[in-house]
Amino acid sequence: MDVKERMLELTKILNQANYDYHTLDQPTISDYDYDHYLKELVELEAKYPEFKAIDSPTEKIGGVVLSGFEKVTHTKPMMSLSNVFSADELKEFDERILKVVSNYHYVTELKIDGLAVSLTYEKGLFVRAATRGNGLVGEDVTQNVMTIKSLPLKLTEPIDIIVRGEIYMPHKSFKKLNEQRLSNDEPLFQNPRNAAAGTIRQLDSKVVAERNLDLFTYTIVDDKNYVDTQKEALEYLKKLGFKVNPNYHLIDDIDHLIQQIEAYDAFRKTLPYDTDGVVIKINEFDLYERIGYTSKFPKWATAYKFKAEQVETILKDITFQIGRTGVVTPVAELEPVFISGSTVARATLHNEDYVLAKDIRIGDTVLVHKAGEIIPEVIEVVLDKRTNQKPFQMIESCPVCGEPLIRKPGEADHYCSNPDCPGKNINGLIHFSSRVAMDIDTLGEKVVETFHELGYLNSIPDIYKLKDFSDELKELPGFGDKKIDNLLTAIENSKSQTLDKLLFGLGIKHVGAKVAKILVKHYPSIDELKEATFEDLNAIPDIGEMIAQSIVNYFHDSKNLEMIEELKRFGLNMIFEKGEQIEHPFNNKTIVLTGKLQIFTRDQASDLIEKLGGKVSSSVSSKTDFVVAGEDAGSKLKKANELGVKVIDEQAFKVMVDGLY
Ligand code: 1X8
Repeated sequence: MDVKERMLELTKILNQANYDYHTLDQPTISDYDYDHYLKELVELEAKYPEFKAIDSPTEKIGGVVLSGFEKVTHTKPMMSLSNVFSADELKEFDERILKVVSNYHYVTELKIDGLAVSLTYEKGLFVRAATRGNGLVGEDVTQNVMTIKSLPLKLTEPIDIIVRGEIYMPHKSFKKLNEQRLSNDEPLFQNPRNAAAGTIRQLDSKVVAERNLDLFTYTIVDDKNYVDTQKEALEYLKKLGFKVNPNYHLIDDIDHLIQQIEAYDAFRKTLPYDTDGVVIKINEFDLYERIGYTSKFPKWATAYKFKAEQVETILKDITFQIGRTGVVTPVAELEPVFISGSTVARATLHNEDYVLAKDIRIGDTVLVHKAGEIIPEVIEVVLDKRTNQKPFQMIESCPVCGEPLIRKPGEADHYCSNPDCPGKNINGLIHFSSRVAMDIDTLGEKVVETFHELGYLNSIPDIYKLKDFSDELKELPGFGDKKIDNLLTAIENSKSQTLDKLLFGLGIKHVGAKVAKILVKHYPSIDELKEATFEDLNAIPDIGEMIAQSIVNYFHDSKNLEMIEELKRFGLNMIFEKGEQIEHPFNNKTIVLTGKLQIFTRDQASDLIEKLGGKVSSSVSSKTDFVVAGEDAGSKLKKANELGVKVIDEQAFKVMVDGLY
């Protein structure tokens, strides 16, 4: 078989596997085989870009970086739906329809809690995705939507069609994303809808690809050209290769409609994604014009909105939890209640201000829900049921070590003032050894807790003293020779981690993974960084006052300095070698600059690329990984487009290198 045929075959296998897995939910090949085929295809496409299929599954990996989103005017406005909140309102909706037409059916579909998109196909090929925007004009998010695994890049028929649907983030992806953000010290997303909306506006489609969004389609624009009813529309969408939510029903009359809605409300709690209601549409398209429209929405459809599940329970106590940066958070200890699929016994109260603003008191009856069906939260106090509870008072000393708590002006959080607080140390130790920091993967949460309880681990330097106790550790139940030897090897290896990982691992407040990378570029050794002044640090682009102050404070604390010296004696790497690479999309990539650059000079841009591990080349070929196109770019840009080489504009280039030079 020649290369071209093999590439075609791989494209077919992978597209079919994607469809089976992501659209039908019925995997047909193993992850292992899938990864192998994909790797083979990626490599072949790099060598023979001229044979890359227009619907290649490698599009789903992402990689295009934009500087912003173009506006798109919808050919037909994206309307919203009227809402009803009760069976009575639903009956009124039905009566209004009965006044105009008599012989009709309803189709009910789950209302997916995500963000609406419009998808355009020409001759069966995906060409554009646009957000709803204000209904008339949205944003072009084609590159990002392209990474959604269940989106067909090629339909089963070569037709021109516009379809609409809802992009959402499944609970599993949401949970994974927030866990990652937690370990990176980044703010968490409140719910899956916000996370989906934030993700679809990412400039780097690779980030989007990693977050595993999904999509249900439900509407064909100009549907009458294709089918006669909504039920047929859904079936036709499936036939074309789209993912359609299977939970739709054809309903004869209002009584069955109300029954069906009640059934949905119980059923939806078992689903792995959020829904916020049921969409009810007249099935027969030929009735639509007669029933008509208001200026905002069709009169032949409505959305029945579910009440978010809110449950009353007793707040038995308010306890306090300490995080690795020393933040002390109040936590509601609840009489356990069953909400949206699981039992809830604790809920975050965020901080002092949150509790005081809602006047939450121990002993109160409170209303609890799950934000985004996931995170338990106290919404409000049921004041009618209050007896004589005492107002909440924030504690003044650390619940673990007893040292004073500090609240800085302008901040909502309380911090433990003791740098050696064991409460924060244990979390700090877990963070230090985590994959994203020093990557001592055998030293996870459970092991740290066990060693801490037994007195082996109280501080970061203790990790490097564990080898002195290897015989004792090997005797511990559940450990043994092999496990401890592996652990000690992993600890030994961590000594040569790059400086940015170490800085991140130290848990300096506000120094996340990216800030750590920026810092090592400016201060290639910890000794230089510890001498940096607030002004020096604040002068670095992307390092604000808050970060600068926090770094200065950290290195002004003699306990921290002693700890660093101790780590140095253990042989930890504290130098960022000149020419040492930080992880960056330009690592080992070939980049061509073309057109007039406005922000950088050619030399500056070339210098930056080289510093970030890339190679600058003057001509575009299939080996080129990126083309940076300035104004009036000509033949090189044209060639890049012909070869399918990734093109970024100067603004996007700036975003990619910002802070890292
Ligand atoms: C919004 C939604 C619709 C459907 C599902 N989820 C949504 N969020 C559906 O029709 N199945 S329709 C719709 C709208 O028209 N605004």
